[in-house]
Amino acid sequence: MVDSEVDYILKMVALGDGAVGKTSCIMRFTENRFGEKYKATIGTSIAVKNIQVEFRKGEVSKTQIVLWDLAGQPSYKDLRSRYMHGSSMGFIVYDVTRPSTFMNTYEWYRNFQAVCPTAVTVLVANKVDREDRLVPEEAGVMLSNWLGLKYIETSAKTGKNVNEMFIECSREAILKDYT
Ligand code: G3D
Ligand code: MG
Repeated sequence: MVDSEVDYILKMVALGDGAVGKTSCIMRFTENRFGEKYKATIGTSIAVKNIQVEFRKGEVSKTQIVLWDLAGQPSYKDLRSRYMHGSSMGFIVYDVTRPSTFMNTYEWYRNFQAVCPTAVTVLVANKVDREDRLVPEEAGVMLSNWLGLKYIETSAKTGKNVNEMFIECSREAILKDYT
């Protein structure tokens, strides 16, 4: 699909602490794969996926999602505003087996909000396939309600809700632009 055949191009940034599953969610969505090691280069990598989004009943848009991902253990200061700038969407990921990654989501949210106040933002509770879960669903629901974010539970490993997360955010971003 070349650009001229696309109705929308939406930039989306991956946010959240290291090893929560940002890259894994992107890989699941763009390539439907999980677990392959790929080189943890320093800096930003970009993945692209073209999808059809039914943003209203019977109304479909050809949409290109451009996914920005930070490699390594990103810190808030790293490239922050340049990385986030111009995003229509952001997904903030935490690992349900590591409460500290949940606690840090608020900081990621604040930083993103400062750069992209109108972007569609989703709080993503990842690794829900694991038996050793420590952050309960209620905590994620509560925080997302407070902050006015969407909330979704995912597993990049099984694929649970991963496509849904990206598609639903795109749908909302298109609707926002449309109205
Ligand atoms: P990041 O991009 O946020 O830094 P990664 O995180 O996508 O690199 O994932 C970090 C580790 O968590 C990887 O394991 C990856 O396989 C694992 N992981 C990611 N998502 C899930 C998930 O949904 N379920 C489970 N069980 N594991 C997940 P390694 O062993 O490569 O460090
Ligand atoms: Mg990564």
